[in-house]
Amino acid sequence: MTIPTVTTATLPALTPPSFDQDIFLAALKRHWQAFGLTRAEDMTRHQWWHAVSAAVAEQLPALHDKAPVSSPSHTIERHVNYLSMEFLLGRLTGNNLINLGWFDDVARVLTDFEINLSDLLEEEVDPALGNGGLGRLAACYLDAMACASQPAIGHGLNYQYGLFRQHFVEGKQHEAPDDWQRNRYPWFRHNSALAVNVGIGGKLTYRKGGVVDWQPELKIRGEAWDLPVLGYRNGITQPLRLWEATHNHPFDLETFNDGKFLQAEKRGVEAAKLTKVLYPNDNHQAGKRLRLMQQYFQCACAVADILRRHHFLGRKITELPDYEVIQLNDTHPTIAIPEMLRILLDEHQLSWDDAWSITSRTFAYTNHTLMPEALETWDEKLFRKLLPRHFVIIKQINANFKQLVDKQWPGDEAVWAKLAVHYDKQVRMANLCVVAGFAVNGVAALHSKLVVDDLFPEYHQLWPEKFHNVTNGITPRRWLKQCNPALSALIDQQLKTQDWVTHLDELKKLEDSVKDKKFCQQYQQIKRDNKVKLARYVKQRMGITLNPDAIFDVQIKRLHEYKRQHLNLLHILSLYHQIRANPKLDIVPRVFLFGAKAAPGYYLAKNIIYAINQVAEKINNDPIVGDRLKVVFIPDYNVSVAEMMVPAADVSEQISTAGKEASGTGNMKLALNGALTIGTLDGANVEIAEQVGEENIFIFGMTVDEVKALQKKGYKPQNILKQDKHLKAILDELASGFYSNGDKHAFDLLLDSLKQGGDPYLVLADFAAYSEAHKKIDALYRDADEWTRRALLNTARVGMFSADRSIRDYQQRIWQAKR
Ligand code: 26W
Repeated sequence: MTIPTVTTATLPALTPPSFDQDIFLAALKRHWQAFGLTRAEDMTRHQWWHAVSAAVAEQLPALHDKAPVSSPSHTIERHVNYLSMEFLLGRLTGNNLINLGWFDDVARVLTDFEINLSDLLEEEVDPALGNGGLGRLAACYLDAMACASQPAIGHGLNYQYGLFRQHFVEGKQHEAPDDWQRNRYPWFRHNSALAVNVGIGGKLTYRKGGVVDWQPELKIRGEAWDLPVLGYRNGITQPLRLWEATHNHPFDLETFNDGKFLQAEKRGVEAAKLTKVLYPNDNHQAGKRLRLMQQYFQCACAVADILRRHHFLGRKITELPDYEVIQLNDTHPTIAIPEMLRILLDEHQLSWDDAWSITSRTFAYTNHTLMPEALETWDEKLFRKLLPRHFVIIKQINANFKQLVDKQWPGDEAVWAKLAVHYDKQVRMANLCVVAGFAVNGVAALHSKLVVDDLFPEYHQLWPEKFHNVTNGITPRRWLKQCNPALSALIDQQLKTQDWVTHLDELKKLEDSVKDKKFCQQYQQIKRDNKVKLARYVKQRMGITLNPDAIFDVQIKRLHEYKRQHLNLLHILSLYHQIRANPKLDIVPRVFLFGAKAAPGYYLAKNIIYAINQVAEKINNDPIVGDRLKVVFIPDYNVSVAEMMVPAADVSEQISTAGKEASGTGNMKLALNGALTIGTLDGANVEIAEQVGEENIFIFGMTVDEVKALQKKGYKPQNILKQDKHLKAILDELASGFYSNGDKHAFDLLLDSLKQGGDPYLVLADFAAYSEAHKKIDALYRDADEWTRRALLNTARVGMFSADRSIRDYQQRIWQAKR
């Protein structure tokens, strides 16, 4: 790891725009008039949301290309280009009003029309342009960069359909397209001057002097749609630039005149395919042609835009790494590397060495997963067909790199087989990132260690200084101030300042307040109010009545075997079993809440959802159970649903198999809002435990080393079932048709994976420890004051998980480190 060098750049003196009621009202009027109405009062609620958002959006400063700032000492703050296939933004209107500091003003103006601002905000459809953690992290980081005045732009894709909408039909997940109406989204600004052309396919011709000509077969137009990213009350607006695929000549009049009406529009339709949908896979790569086209399209647009701006600011191409850094959010935008080389070689006619020097000082890569099935590789044939020039460039990178490897490990084919960028007819994106980038980082301390020890040990041997850790963080603006206004107000009052919003460490000062009885009562009451609010939502949406005095036990995240929602399910089954065996069983009432989408082709994950829903149906309607157990799977989990569930949680389920969850960020959101974690020593849980103290978290289960040892020894789930009769009875009952109207095969996928399948994520092995930890939760919750004290200590001690701290780490260790 390198020693960080901090460059201190002077910041432009910007002031937050102040709210001007007359201008706002005039803008509002123009917008309702545009709906063809004569009175504001005639607007629907949705129109109100639209008009208010548009009226605010038009008052933001232009999203111009600001130059990075140089300090008198000539240290340059690099401009960050954050490349990500996903930005899971959540609703923007409320967030933007908060960051501007206009929320109360706008709310006040609207009361004159008898309109409640908070109600209006519910009208916004979430821009769900991401799958899960990686996409949400990108959104938190844009917020934190704007907040820290770190000059930055996000580059992504403007998907017409975001992550699918989920609903349940008889307990099973069904998917519907998420047409979020991007064409009518009031926060977008179309920046037509920035359009670029992107070529795909075609062939190469080699001219004299080594010059290569690429004649692409397809030409696609990339159009830039900017969303504003607002700093917290600092006057800064930076763009999130989302590229849409279109065609320069979408309509062929000659073909039309020939009577081939449909074919006349073919080119436009073909091009638009590229940004139609977000691939719904999370931690699983499908190797699909259209996905590769999406990746290249995004990278080509981003690289062209970065270079356009660089030239526009009057800088030399050789200075690129001094001014720009390109941060790759996992390997999905890796093709930006050969794309940069292609432009430097073919369009700037630089030598290989110069092009390589520029490129390899510009790119940095963040790894977000160790799951082997998520590590991207592309079939050589497909890659070459779509990107012939890039393929040649990758072969050159590979050949050069082989010389280095041969020198270090002479004649060792096994090492080369691991390290090669192109091998066995596959192009390997993670390897390309490590070889061509100047920095590689994991997203939590444990994960970064595993990146070095397990994934890339030889690379680490070659370039130890490339490897870093930057523990993930979340933005306190959305994940406390916005989602939990009552707690935020209480904290403001107690600390007599709002500094915590941008300096989350300030919450440490709340530690003294654990002795303040009145404060603790208020803290407790806010949690209860948040639970009542969530219960109301569940009642209205699902018809299930929840007791707000029960423990609200929450597991919200993508559905994946490694995250072990089925471990949670087994524990629920165990409680239910115990209640039926002993109807007087004394347990603290529990509500188990889930929120999760399964990738549409991930049948086992879907089977787990089905099992949870069927079990819920049975338990929720069994009079023996009464109020003691409720199981709720909230459909269509998204950022807005999370904003309601997080403040209402008492218990946060972070129960992945140790070594599998890179970091997790829901764990941070829930702890910040006063939930106690039940978790394994995995991802950022390790650091959360360090921060909050082991008495304030329920850690259970195998450690990474224990998992490795058990797997080496040979793990047999059957042995556990032989010893644990209770667990066996639970599984047998699941297979008996008891929960599935007599269908004995309803949960075959799930049960087979746990038994014959070898239980790859050690669910059965961790079951006993997990159940024990839950008993401790039950015991502690009976002492309400003690529970509140510990919850409060969680809030007070998780300041380091602010995205603001993460961004500072990126600046010091990677972006602005001495080069
Ligand atoms: C190519 C298919 C695919 C799609 C998405 C592979 C991998 C992904 C992501 C890397 C999965 C993901 O979201 N990872 C999560 O990233 C979060 C932010 O760093 C972490 O907190 C989570 O632990 C990690 O699972």
